[in-house]
Amino acid sequence: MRRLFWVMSLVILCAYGSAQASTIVDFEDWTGDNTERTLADSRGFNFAADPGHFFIIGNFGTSGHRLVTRADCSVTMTKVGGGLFDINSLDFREGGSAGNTIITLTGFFAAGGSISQIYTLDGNTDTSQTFHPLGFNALSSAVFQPVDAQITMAVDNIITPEASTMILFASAALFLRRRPRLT
Ligand SMILES: [Ca+2]
Ligand SMILES: [Ca+2]
Repeated sequence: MRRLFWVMSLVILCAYGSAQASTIVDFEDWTGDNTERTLADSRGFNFAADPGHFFIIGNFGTSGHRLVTRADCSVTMTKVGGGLFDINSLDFREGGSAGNTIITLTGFFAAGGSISQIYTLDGNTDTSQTFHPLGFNALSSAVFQPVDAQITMAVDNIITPEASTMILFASAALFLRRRPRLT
């Protein structure tokens, strides 16, 4: 019974840690203006356009900021100061241009190689869609790019779990393994 208590406590702790240890890159911490640019940062991540330009738009002082590209734009996301990251979830939205918005997300692994997935949006420029990429783990960078270079896109709410989550899980596993039997 006590073992069950400990296991349940650790499960709750891990769930809490997992919820707490994810960064949501939502651009709501953006303090710059809404002019066209090639570099921006939010929540500890850098965004660089190459080629092209993007905007961080929104109602300043309220919520709703997001990164919106111009045509002919590819955006690379990296961690400020370097380091690896995962992408568990993100919101894509049409950037406002005509045509079907199809976006390629490519993750580059530190050890070499990459992973790509393609997302087709619903055509409604007023709504975002949430996608959950699979296998986008331990990335050194990620690139967002419309398949048709003339199409624009918007990205927001990129959920990236932090390393501390994994440390917490590892600590919990170690604790269970080393804990002396109580009965
Ligand atoms: Ca936002
Ligand atoms: Ca939409």
